[in-house]
Amino acid sequence: MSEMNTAVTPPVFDPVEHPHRRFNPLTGDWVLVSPHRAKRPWQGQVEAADNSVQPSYDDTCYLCPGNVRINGAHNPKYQGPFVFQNDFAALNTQTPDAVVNQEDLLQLQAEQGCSRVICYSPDHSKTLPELSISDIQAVIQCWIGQYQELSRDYGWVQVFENKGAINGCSNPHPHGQIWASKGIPTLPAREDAQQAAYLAKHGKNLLQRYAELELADRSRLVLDNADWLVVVPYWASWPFETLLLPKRAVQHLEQLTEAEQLSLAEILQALTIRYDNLFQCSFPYSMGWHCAPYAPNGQATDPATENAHWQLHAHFYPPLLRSASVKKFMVGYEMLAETQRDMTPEQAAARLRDLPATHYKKAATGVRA
Ligand code: H2U
Ligand code: ZN
Repeated sequence: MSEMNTAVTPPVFDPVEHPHRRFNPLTGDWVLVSPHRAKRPWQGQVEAADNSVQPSYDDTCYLCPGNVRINGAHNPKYQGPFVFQNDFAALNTQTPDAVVNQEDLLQLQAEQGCSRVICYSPDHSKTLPELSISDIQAVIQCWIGQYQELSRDYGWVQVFENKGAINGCSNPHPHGQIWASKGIPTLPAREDAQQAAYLAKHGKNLLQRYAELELADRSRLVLDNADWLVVVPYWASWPFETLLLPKRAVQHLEQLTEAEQLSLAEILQALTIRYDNLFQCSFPYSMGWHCAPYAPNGQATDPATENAHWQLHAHFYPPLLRSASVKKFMVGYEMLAETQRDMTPEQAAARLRDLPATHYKKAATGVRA
């Protein structure tokens, strides 16, 4: 047979079939997408699904109202969100200044800051998706108060939540953390530089323009309402990673109107309900806010000019991959080359979008959300 007879048409690139890399403009990193790998069999580690039923009050919980914490401090009988200084704080206000730099190889900077814990609710049994809208609004107002207070002394305030034992969370009581530091940590510093460079090059705010593209395309859109949208970002690393963005230019949570705080509570509840419904478990994740940096030492900044490049956003990074018990491991190629994902962000968004809006526990008892 001659070679001419065996000629085949070259395949046309299909992002659902063919490996490709996608660019994360917030970090400057690339992600390898290998969609065909989602079909591979799994014989590795299986985690226990978090379907534990928690009581409303647990007398052994360090975070429940009225209980004694690990270091002997008493929690008040709090009724709404409650913030306390972390008893094992990673950052300390009293740290003396120090800088070491030996030939640009051995570098050290002393860091001053503080670490706090925020209990979302006195109810031990209710994580974010099970809290009422007004309870979530109270959490948002608490976050805003913390930013107002801590931005007087610190350049960066990181509000975050680790949810689920699989994700390193030590206690099922609904809670998050707030760490504030004088300096800007590595990841927000990178986002700051990337957003500033984008504005300088394109004359547009990076995430505002990105939100416009996603609202027009809609294939990665999970949810939206009057003020907010949630997407599985084009460059998502984690299988069901999402990005929560405002629809108008906002740099800080403190700038949100009351109506925007309400619509934020609604979209946070709607997103976390879908997450719980995905594998019918209390869905683990790490989430956190990226608000614009503050000028260190309380100097006033004008967000409209100094932070025009920055858009407020929240990241949700859930570790689960294909079920309540199989998580994505960021190992091997991810540690040594670059992050790799199996299903495409569009496939993940479609799965989240198509889930019921009612929490599975309420659906099982016939109660509407
Ligand atoms: P996780 O969200 O990662 O589980 O962290 C809970 C924090 O609560 C953790 O940083 C603090 C731990 O130091 N904590 C206290 O400050 N006091 C306690 O009595 C228990 C836990
Ligand atoms: Zn508790």
